Amino acid sequence: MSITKAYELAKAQYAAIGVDTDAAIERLEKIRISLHCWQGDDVAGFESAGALDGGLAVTGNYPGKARNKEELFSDMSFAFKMIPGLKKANVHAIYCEPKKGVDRDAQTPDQFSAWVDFAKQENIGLDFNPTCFAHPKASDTLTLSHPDEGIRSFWIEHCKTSRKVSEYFGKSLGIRSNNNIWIPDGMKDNPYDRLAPRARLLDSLDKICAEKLDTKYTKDAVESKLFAVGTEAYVVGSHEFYMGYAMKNKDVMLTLDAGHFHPTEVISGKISSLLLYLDEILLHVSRPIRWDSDHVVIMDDELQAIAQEIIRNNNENRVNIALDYFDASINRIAAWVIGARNTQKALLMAMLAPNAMLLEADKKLDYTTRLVYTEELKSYPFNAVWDYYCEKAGVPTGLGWFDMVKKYEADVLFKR
Ligand code: RNT
Ligand code: ZN
Repeated sequence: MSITKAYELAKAQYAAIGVDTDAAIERLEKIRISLHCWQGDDVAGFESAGALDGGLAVTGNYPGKARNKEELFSDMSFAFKMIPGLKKANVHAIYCEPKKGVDRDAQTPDQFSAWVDFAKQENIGLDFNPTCFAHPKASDTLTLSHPDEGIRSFWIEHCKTSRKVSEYFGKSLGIRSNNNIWIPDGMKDNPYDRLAPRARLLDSLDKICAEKLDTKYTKDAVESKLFAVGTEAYVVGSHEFYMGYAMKNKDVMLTLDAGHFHPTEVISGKISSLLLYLDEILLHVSRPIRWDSDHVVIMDDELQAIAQEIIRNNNENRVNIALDYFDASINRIAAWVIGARNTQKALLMAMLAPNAMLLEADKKLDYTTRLVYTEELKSYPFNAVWDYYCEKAGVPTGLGWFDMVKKYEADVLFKR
C-alpha cells in the first residue's frame, strides 16, 4: 500500500474522533530540534586539548568517529538528510577554530564563522555553550565557583565570550541562538561550606549576564545537575540554585536535562510548574540509565510525557528542545537520527489526540473517558501519519534511513 493511501485511511480514522492529522503535520513542521554536535566526535572538539572530564564520560569505540571539522560537518549534514523538519546544530566552545592557539577566555565570534557557513548551507539555526571542562583550569572541578579569583575570572570571561558567539549566531542566521551554561562544579566528598561556592557562582553569573544582549538574537540558559563521577557529594549548580536564578532573572532560561535528577524523578512533571513562573525553558532531552548516562533517546514513557507536556497546553514556543547524549558504542550518525526522530515522533503522537475533548474530560472529572482514549490512542495508526510527514519533508520513511547510514558507513566512516 502506498504511503499516501495508508495516510488517507489513518486520516479518516483520526478524523472520526475529531483529530485533524493535516493540522498536526503543519504544527510539527514548525517545531525546531537542536542537534548536539558533540554526539559526532564523543565530545572531543577541535582543540585537541585535555581529555574529557568534569564527570562526563563517553564509552564505546565504534569505528568512524569524526576527527576534524570537515568530517563532523559531513556527518551532521548527512544526519540532517534523515531528520525531517526544522533543525539547529548545538555547538560547544571547544568546536572553535582560531587562526592560532587562543585560550577560551579569548575566543571571538569570527572563530566560529565556519559554523555559520555550515548553518547557512544546511538551512538550520545554531545554539551555543561555553565549555567549562576539558581544560587545565577546570581540573579542580571548580570553575565559576572557584575560590581562586584568577581561575574564577577566567571562566567568567569565557562565559562572556560565549554570549557574544551566541549573539553572532543569532544575528547571522536570523534565528535566535540559545547560550546554555553548564559547569561541572562540585565536590567528591562532603563540603564543610555549601554556601560559599554557591554565592561565588551567583556572583559569577551576575557578572556574566551584566551586559544586556538583545534576546531577539541570543538568550542565556542555566543547566543544573544532581551529581557526576567525582562530584558525588555536592554539585554547586543544583536545581534549586538555577531555578531561583532563572526566576529572578527574566531573560535567563532554566535548562532541564532529563538525566540530571534523582532516578525516579522526571523532568516532564516539572514543566507545567515552571512555565507558570518562567517565560521559556530549555530541555536537554536525554536518557539516564541508573545515572546521568546520556544514552540515546528512545520512545519511552518519559519521552512521550515530555512531548505531551509541550503539546497539550500549546507550549512549543516556550519550550526549546535540544538533544543531549553521547554514545560511542553504536554508529554515531544513527544515534543522532534515532534520538531526533523519536523526539519528533513523540511530539506528533501527542498531537494526534482529541485535545479539546480530553482537556474537557479532565475538567468534568470524567476519568473513564480520559483513560479509555489515552489507552486506545496508543494503537491508532500513528505510523502512517509519520511516514506521510517524512515523505512530504523529503526524508526516508520507516527503515529507509538505515540503508543510507549503512552505505555511508561502508563508503566513508569505515575508511577513516
Ligand atoms: C553535562 C550536561 C551538559 C553536557 C554538554 C556537553 O552533564 O548535560 O549539557 O552534556 O554540555
Ligand atoms: Zn545537558
